[in-house]
Amino acid sequence: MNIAIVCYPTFGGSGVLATELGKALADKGHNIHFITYQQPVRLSGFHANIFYHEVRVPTYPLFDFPPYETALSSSMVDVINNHDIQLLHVHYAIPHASAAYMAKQILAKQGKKIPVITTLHGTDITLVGRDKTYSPVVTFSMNESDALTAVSKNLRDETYKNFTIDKEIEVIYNFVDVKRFHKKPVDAFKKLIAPNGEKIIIHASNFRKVKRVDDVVNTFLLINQQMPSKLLLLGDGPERPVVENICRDCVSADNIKFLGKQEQMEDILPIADLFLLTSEYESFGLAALEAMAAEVPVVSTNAGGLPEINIDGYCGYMCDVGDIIGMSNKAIEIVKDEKTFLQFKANALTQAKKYDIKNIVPLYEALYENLFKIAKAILLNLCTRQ
Ligand code: GMT
Repeated sequence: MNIAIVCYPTFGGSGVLATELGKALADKGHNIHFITYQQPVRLSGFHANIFYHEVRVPTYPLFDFPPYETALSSSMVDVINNHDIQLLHVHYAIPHASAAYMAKQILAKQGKKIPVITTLHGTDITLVGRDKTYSPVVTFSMNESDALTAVSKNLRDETYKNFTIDKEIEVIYNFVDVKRFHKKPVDAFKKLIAPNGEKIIIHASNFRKVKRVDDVVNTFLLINQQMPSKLLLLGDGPERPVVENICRDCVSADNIKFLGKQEQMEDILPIADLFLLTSEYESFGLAALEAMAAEVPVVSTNAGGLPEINIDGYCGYMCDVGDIIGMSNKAIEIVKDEKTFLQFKANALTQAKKYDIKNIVPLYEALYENLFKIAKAILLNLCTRQ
């Protein structure tokens, strides 16, 4: 099939998932056209059947706010018309679902029926979309999508709770390419970070308030009082200066390193002994799943969809949001004894395999095929009636 994918090109989970989905579909022979304002971060290298279309938003002195959504709809129409696109899949509702609705209407006037799938990722529903500034448009465009998917049961339920949705939301969990993440740790790198065999704890996020990265640091400080350990903070975002200040002022400053945005997560995660995710909310927690695929146990909060991914007492532990004492105790419980640690590691990998790319991508393909068949039948019906 010829499929257009719209997403945020940044390090956020929705962009990562959309890009990995596009790459996996391309490997299976589909032609994938990404429409974004920048090349997606995980889209490096050459793929014979992947195409990237940049949305340009011309500036004009009148525009205090350049109309990105209008430019995006126009790009969608252009790509769909010129590349024989059969289906449009948008990731993150705002503003992609409403831009897709506009494109769909324009194409309908030209006699084309393009099915639109909207995948909800989290903050588009729980944080941003619920705000009354956006909610009428988000509700309308979700209902106008031909299919709606959510990345966890929790996100599906939150969507039903907070919006008036008149269609089924299918849960298609996020996925990870276990083969890619399950690597042997690079010993030289591990030695560089932890020269005396200290435990390595990793956190990765976009450093937004919802991630409570200060809780990561404070949990680590409690762990560090009890066992030699190092904390690696991956990613970047608005809260980083605040977190850096906390770290500079603490006694263990030398044991905390900020590595910034990293594209090669699969090379870094395997050196970790533990992954910490202290978020106020996560619809899914893709970063935690990638850690599990690298055989790393996870200590997280029990917020949102995390209990669907991180199984308490099996591949990690969960505590209430803000319970840094609980999280530090659970972290120590996992790593302090070799037998327990190895068991949690093995379980993390087993758990990640349930969400392996090869189990999840066919679910999207089945959805595409179904929608495409329906669209074809509608067009055929229209033609025979004329
Ligand atoms: O976590 C973020 O702020 C980024 C955001 C995004 O849309 O890029 O992540 C959301 O989507 C990810 C992929 O589906 C999920 O794994 C994250 O849990 C979700 N984040 C939140 O719900 C806060």
